[in-house]
Amino acid sequence: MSNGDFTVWGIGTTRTMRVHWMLMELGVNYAFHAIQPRTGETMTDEFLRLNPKHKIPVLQHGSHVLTESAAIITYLSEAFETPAGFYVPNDSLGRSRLNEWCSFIMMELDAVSLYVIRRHGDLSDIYGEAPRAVASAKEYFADSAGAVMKKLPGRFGYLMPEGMSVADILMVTCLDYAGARGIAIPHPLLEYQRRQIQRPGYRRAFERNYPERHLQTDQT
Ligand SMILES: N[C@@H](CCC(=O)N[C@@H](CS)C(=O)NCC(=O)O)C(=O)O
Repeated sequence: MSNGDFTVWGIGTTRTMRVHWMLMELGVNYAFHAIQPRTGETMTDEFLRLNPKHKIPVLQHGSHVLTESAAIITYLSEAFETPAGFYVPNDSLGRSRLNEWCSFIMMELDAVSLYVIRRHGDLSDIYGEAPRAVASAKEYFADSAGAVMKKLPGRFGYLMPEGMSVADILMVTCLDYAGARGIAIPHPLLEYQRRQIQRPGYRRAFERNYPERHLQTDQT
């Protein structure tokens, strides 16, 4: 079990939300720097020394510096005593099933769908207009969400049958972003999202991550 000296860099995006949410679920006190993307705050010498990719979130645990939201929350889930109801696999079979979800969410939903929408939608002045790519990324997200529903038919509690896991944090934050971009989410998945965002940990993280908003989402 770990203790002390955690600092998070970044607020205001679905990726930073993941880290605050994980820490709130763990009930860990931590310091944070409320920097946001595209404000110049990710381009300072101090920040670039931590993350030359100039991206948030970043976690500092003592001298250990970690980037990539999925890697950060997985590290945190393993660094502390597991909270009641939370699932951290301790065998290769369990880890393989969890990794399958996390890879799917980070690649097919986050990178291939949502980040394309972000780059060629809100950030088209930087990355170029590509309305066909945006439309097809939205369709791809909806299609992938449909595949989740085929894998988990009916009402379900969490992605892993053993309980809440880092995969749920990744999934719900992707659904938050997709919903805010008008992507139709299948009803049971929408119910799942609504249940997760009632969690006290989510709500506390939301206040920290989006200090100027009422419970609503998002942008990256
Ligand atoms: N794969 C990374 C993506 C991080 C990322 O794209 N962060 C964006 C905000 S969500 C950022 O910091 N952008 C600032 C920039 O591109 O300079 C993760 O999951 O942590």
